[in-house]
Amino acid sequence: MSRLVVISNRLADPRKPAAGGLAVALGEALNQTGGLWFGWSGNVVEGGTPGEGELHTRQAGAVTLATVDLCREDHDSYYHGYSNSVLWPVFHYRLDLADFNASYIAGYRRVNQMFARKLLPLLREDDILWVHDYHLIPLAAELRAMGCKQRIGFFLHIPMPPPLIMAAIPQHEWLMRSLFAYDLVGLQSEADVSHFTRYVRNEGSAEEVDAQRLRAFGGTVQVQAFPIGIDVDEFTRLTHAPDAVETYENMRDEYSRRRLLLGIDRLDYSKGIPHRVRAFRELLDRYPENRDSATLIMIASPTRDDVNAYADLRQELEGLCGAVNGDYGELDWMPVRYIHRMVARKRVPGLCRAAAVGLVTPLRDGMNLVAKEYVVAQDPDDPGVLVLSRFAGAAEQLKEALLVNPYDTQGMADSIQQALQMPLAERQARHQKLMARLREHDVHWWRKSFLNALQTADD
Ligand code: GDG
Repeated sequence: MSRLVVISNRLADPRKPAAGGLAVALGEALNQTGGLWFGWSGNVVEGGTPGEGELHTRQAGAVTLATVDLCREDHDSYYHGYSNSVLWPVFHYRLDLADFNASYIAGYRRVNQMFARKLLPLLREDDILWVHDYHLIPLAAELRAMGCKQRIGFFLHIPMPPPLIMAAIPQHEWLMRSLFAYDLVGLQSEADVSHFTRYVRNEGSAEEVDAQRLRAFGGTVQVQAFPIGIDVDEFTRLTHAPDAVETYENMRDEYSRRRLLLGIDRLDYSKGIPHRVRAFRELLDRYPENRDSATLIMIASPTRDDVNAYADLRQELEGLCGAVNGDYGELDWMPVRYIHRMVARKRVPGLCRAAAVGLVTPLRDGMNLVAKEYVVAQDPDDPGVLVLSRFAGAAEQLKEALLVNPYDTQGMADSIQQALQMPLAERQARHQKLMARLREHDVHWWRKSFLNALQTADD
């Protein structure tokens, strides 16, 4: 069996359960092959030299973790700049929030080159490489230029935008051409694959070699959708563990007279959090029977606080929540509970189980794992209802959720009302179908199908 080498911007110690399902799933495959996980250490070195960073290696069981520091200038241009102020907003269709500062691209290239330079001497001839996400799009091209012949696969966790949105990035052709240095490109959904295919047909005069392979820009690449799943068994275990049970019981007692609606996200403008509050307000307005009852709990964990768009979002959200509470709240009922902090992972399933409605309403999302976690945490005998944005990658799979358009405030309020009123038999039937699909396409399926496709790509 080839040794697996995973490359991602950040690493997590796969032995720690707090690392979350993805790290654990990758860790499992890394463990089986005595693998290597490579990425940024998370350290920012003041006064360091651009394009240079110290390499650290340590063992985590059978897995070697190899990390590189970034100097301040590289961190600001590669991470904050090109990755999070150009690629993240554009790939989520938010051209209005993109900052096309011309200095960022040099840092992005420099760090990808440095990663390739540091990684190359650590590689063995029969390794198989799996690169993750938008921070590292050109990594394979850099590795190939240095003579790397191993199989390399890439998985994009965020959406692939339609060609005309992609074309707004000044370096769009270079980015897309770089993807042809991989043997396999994995995307979250069929919509993403169709955007990729249309782009390379229009801009790269791509030819179809077969159903999954495209030839363009002087190369050939296999492109497929691999919708990421969650570790259903692990999340089920977590749901029945003491911390989650305690959280569930506390919530049930505290809100015994109320109906809970829950949103859990990183505080990101792609997640449609203000739109959710507006729809909740509309619910209280249009369906007054929910007053003094429906309570929206929103956990919005801090992320990328030093990017301007995030500070604006925080302010907007605080204003919206304050207004709903001021206009509708009673002495003994606060309609919105907004928490701008991370809650412990072991408490998340208990919160999900206590909520009659799970609100997952991104404006655009590669997949959205919270939607899947909410479903798995439910009591099958009395499950809550998932209200899911049609713009989340997860909507391609989770058809039995109530699918909504987060821009349509009234429509979303109506769907929330439908969720609150849904008869038990219908809730059970929908939940059963959703669970079957989540089990079939869990994170282990995702990992195995990607790695199988990579092993056999181009044969
Ligand atoms: C990217 C793509 C794609 C959130 N708040 C807390 C918390 N979380 C956990 C959730 C879930 C994870 O973080 C978030 O996953 P998502 O999938 O929703 O979103 P992104 O972070 O944007 O991830 C996305 C994903 O990659 C995987 O490919 O699905 O589309 O954008 O697990 O539970 N966990 C804890 N406290 C919180 O406050 N402990």
